[in-house]
Amino acid sequence: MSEDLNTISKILSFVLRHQPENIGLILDAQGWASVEDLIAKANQHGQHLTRELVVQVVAQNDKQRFSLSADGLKIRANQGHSLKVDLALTEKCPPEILYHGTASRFLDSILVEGLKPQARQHVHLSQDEETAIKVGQRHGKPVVLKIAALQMMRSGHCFYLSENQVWLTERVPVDYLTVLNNSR
Ligand code: HQG
Repeated sequence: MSEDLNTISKILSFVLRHQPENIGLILDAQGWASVEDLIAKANQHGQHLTRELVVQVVAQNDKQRFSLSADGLKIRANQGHSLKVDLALTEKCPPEILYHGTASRFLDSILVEGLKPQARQHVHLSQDEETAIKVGQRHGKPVVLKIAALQMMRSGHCFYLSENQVWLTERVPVDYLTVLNNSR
């Protein structure tokens, strides 16, 4: 993705997941915003957004962060919200093991409290270790946690798979966590 598209992706993530009011945008209960409105409001706030650019960001985004509605009139983020939106996620049976990347400085707290969604709606998990390392690196020295996901589901925890293949769950109790590469 080009620099420009990357910048637009960051702006879209911010307004569609966290603070639509920052540009006066309104999301519906399922997190959708009108594309036309998004473009108008962003441009009133100094951006140079066009429908073509929005379509390109949706199509080329490295993590497929956004979806357009079937009629192309609405856009929303596929996951990662701090806003309370109903994504109508359907429950899905997870693989036996999922991974979570975090930073070493969070480990003491995680080993007491388990994984919590913090500012987001869900705890984010990945199917592979490499993704978890990248996610952890965003916060500092990466540490990967192995999650006994299937066992968790069998004990009554719900799992969801977002449109862009991120596994989501409400929390992960300590009993289901193992530290993979604790190199503190
Ligand atoms: C940590 C990116 C202390 C948790 C990524 C994480 C992901 C605790 C941080 C998506 C804790 C929250 C989400 C506890 C959890 N004590 N720390 N009890 N429980 N934490 O950014 O998972 O590029 O909200 O380990 O690729 O890092 O935005 O979550 O380190 O999919 O599309 O609290 O964001 O995607 O950080 O990342 P975040 P995350 P995008």
